[in-house]
Amino acid sequence: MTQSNRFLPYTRWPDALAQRYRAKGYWRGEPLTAMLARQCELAPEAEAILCGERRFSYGELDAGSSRLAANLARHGLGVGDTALVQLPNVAEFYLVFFALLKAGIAPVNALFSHNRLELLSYAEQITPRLFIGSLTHPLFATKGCESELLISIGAELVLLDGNGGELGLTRWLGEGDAGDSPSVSFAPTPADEVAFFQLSGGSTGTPKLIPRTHDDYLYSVRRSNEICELGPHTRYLCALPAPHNFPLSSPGALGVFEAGGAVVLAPDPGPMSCFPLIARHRVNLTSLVPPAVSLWLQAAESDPSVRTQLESLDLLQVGGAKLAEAVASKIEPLLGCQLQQVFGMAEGLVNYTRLSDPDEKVIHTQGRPMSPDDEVRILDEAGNPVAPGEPGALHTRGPYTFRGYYQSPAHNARVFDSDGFYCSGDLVVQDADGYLTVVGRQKDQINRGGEKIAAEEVENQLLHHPAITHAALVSMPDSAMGEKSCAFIVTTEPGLKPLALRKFLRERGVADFKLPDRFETLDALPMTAVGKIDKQGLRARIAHLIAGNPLTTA
Ligand code: OOB
Repeated sequence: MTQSNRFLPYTRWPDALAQRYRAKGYWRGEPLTAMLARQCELAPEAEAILCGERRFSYGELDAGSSRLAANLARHGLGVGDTALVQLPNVAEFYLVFFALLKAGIAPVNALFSHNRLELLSYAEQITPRLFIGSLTHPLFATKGCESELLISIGAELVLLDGNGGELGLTRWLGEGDAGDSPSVSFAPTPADEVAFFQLSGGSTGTPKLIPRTHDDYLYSVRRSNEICELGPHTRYLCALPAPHNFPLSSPGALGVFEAGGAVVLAPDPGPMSCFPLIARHRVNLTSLVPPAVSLWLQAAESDPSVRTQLESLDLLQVGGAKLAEAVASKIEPLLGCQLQQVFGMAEGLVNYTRLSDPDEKVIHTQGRPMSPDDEVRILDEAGNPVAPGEPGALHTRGPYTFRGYYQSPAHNARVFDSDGFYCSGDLVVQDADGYLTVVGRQKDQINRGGEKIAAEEVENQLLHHPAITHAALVSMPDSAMGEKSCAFIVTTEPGLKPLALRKFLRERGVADFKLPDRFETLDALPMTAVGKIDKQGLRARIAHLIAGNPLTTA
């Protein structure tokens, strides 16, 4: 076996671009774990993570992740191996992430809201040697019921957080080693190889994986830090799901570790969880999706004294889904902090409004690309550039935008053009200063308040129901979430109840956020002239129904 066979395959950038990104200093040949080593030299005692009543200094984060890396290496895991991880917002998420990176094991960090179907799909794609999960997840909460799932995942090593026994993660992170060999060596993958996989929001039947290299990801973190002005003073509240690209790297927790600041973990983005943590830990930066912003505004409006709890908060980043202008303009007056809009994607490209931008940009646009080498094309249906100010499909490539989903040649052929631009599926307008406004979507996806649902995935599951012959999932407008999902179905059994259908999907392992919010039964699905399901027609139909009948949601 040659040396390079040990590394996971991925679609590389063409040499000319890779050379350019190196020459410009974007790619520095440094692993993501270098940030820990650096902080340990500078200030090992400084606080890195605050999780409940627990505090981890940079020294502890570095030492704990090294111990786990060593224990995994002793077990024979290393470069070329993969891991499937599913943890909630706890310090162990970062300890495990850095440990895997240090040992050259590439993880898929599943969201905690993911269920059996997602875990199995990821496992099938990466054949992990290691699974790390949490006993607080419903899938693993009752002893015994998890074994079938674990067998299907097929990892030879399983570590569960919250389990003190044999499968306990804590023991593997702790002082004692899991083997008897006294010393063992481990190292991250080279910086231009796969470090880990990000999760695609998806628009197809199977959730796709995005290989991210140390070079490209670390650049996106460093550049985000410059734009968002992070430093050792930064105290960041991570309230969105920790593995998501936004709270992980835009600049997110990795930005904070790179800058030497502190990450405060919240279990969820609700005001009840977040406000006391902001006050207690003097948080000055956080990131939210739009529905959470609305909850924060409601809380501040109903009780102006909560403003004092938010006193330390300087900057609120909002992204993941379109922020309504009416909501955007209330943030500064009601929450007393500055707004930054963030329009990004796990595939790469991230746009920010800048801290010095006028209101006109911050309220009305989703920002502009962070890198001078982000290349953006806005194209009409024929693939020609649109006139400035006209809406078009966003295509992009650049120093931190991936070049292909993991082992998906057929899909890659559809979503990359011949110049290697990724067709994001977003419809945008670009203004004369390069700022983008998201005006719609081409991809068959529902954006439920920042949580992405691939229509095809849910439709496939609905079609497993013995009485459903046709299914189409479309978005419907919702004042709280921006969008919710509506399933149009054709059935052989009149009177199927939404409750029973949701139960059916849940039992099949569909994640709760993907369960249709509403079901509509039709005699037949409408078709377009070319014989595809007329989803535009269905969206118009449900929007019309809701407008006339605002109180029924199921
Ligand atoms: C972020 O990443 P993903 O991968 O969960 O979702 C990406 C998609 C985009 O293609 C777009 O459709 C939508 O989410 N989106 C927005 C948006 N931010 C993301 N649509 C409208 N306005 C926005 N501000 O969602 C993500 C990744 C990194 C940073 C921020 C968000």
